This record gives sequence, C-alpha cells and structure tokens, in this order.
Amino acid sequence: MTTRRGLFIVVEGCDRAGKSTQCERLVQRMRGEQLGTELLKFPDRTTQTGQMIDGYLKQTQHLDDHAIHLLFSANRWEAIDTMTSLLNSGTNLVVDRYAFSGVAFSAAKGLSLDWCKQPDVGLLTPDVVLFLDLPIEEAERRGGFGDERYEKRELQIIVRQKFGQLMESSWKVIDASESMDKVHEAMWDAIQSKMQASTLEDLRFDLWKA
Ligand code: Z5A
Ligand code: MG
Repeated sequence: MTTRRGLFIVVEGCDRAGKSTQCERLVQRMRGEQLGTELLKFPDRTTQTGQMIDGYLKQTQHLDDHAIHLLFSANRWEAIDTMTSLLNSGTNLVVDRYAFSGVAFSAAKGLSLDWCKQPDVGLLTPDVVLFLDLPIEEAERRGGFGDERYEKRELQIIVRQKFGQLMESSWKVIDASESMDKVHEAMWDAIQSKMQASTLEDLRFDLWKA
C-alpha cells in the first residue's frame, strides 16, 4: 500500500490574529486523530538566517529592506528539503506564516509587490491557506503591539491591505475575532475536504510561477 502524502496547510493572517495559538491547537487535534503532523513556523529563528532576522525584528540590527526580504525568503528555502521529505513520507505540515507574510510586510514598507514575490517563486505551494482576519482595533485590544519592528498600527493597516491583494479565491478566510473555540472549529471545518480526499496531487513547486 502506498502512503498518501501529507497535507501542507499554511496559516496566515494579521498580527495578533491567533495564528500561533491556533496552529498549536490544530496540530494537537490532528495528532489526537492519529494524523501524523508537524508544526513549522516562519521565520524559523533558530537557523543562521533566522538569527539575523531575529536581530532585525528586535531592532538590534539594521538591514536594508531588500536584504531583509531576501533573508526571510532564504529562511524558507532552507526548509524546503525537510518539508518535502516530511510531506512525501505522509506527515502533514501546519505552517505558521509563509511567503504571503513575506510579501505583505515588505510591500507594506514600499517595495513593489512584484519584486517581493520573485525570491519565493518556485517554492512549495500549499494545499490549503487559512487566513485569520482581524480588524486592527481588535488586534490592539489583545494587548496592543510590542517592541518588535513591525508592531505599529500604521504599518499593520497597510499589511492587511497587501494581504488582500495577494488573496486567492482558494483561501479560506476565517473570522479571527471570534472565540478561540469558534476559530478552531472554523479552521477544522475548512480543512475537512482536503483531509478526507483519498488522493492528493503530487507536491507542486510552483508558487507564483503562473
Ligand atoms: N515577517 C516578515 O516580515 N516576512 C516574512 O517572510 C515572515 C514574517 C515569515 C514576526 O513574525 C514578524 O515577522 C511579523 C511578520 C514578519 N511581524 N509583525 N508584526 P511572528 O510570526 O514571529 O510574529 P508573532 O510574534 O508570532 O506575532 P503574531 O504572529 O502576530 O501573533 P499570532 O501568532 O497571530 O497570535 P497569538 O500569539 O496566537 O495570539 C496573540 C494574543 O491574542 C495572545 O495573547 C492570545 O492569547 C490572544 N488570542 C488568540 N486568539 C484569541 C481569540 N480568539 N480571542 C481573544 N484573544 C485571542
Ligand atoms: Mg505568531
């Protein structure tokens, strides 16, 4: 019997929308259903590029906007072999932020959307994108923004608009202002048809190639 490949699920969305909280929860539920699942997060701050990104976000290091954009992309390319082998061996992946965050944040700072997409062209395309949408006022009620570089109201408003420009009809938009339980259930429902599909097409390394 051949193993069905794993499902590649990306969770994107606005700041404070509950992405990390919900990714953990989704992984626990999938594991509880005996579905082998791993959680990945971008940026992965543990690698060499990740440490540079961490310094940039914590504002201990200055980098040109283009340079940091390329580092965020490199941080994803570094993971591609691991992701490919996990998925091909049947492990599902839940990924907390991906290339869509990369483009939305850099474009919000003024770089062209088209330029921003280029370094991630040919990256692995997700099977499902769950977009947790949250108005800025609600994000601020969740403890406000912290000290990291992008945690500023004005920028976050533009980031949300940029996500809107990137959004595709296949994305599942989830109202993240609901309770944690309701958000979880909405995400769970949104992945059911893919989870239950008896076959999945081969992995596609065609992000933004069209
Ligand atoms: N970035 C980039 O520029 N380029 C890239 O390529 C990538 C990222 C990949 C760091 O990311 C920064 O990197 C980020 C984008 C940029 N910049 N900003 N700003 P990060 O992923 O490390 O960011 P983070 O620190 O994890 O924050 P976050 O992702 O915005 O938060 P979240 O994961 O969406 O939310 P949370 O941590 O799960 O929850 C936030 C709080 O809300 C917490 O107190 C929860 O208990 C609460 N919460 C969660 N859900 C609810 C509900 N439903 N109701 C009430 N309260 C809730
Ligand atoms: Mg998070």
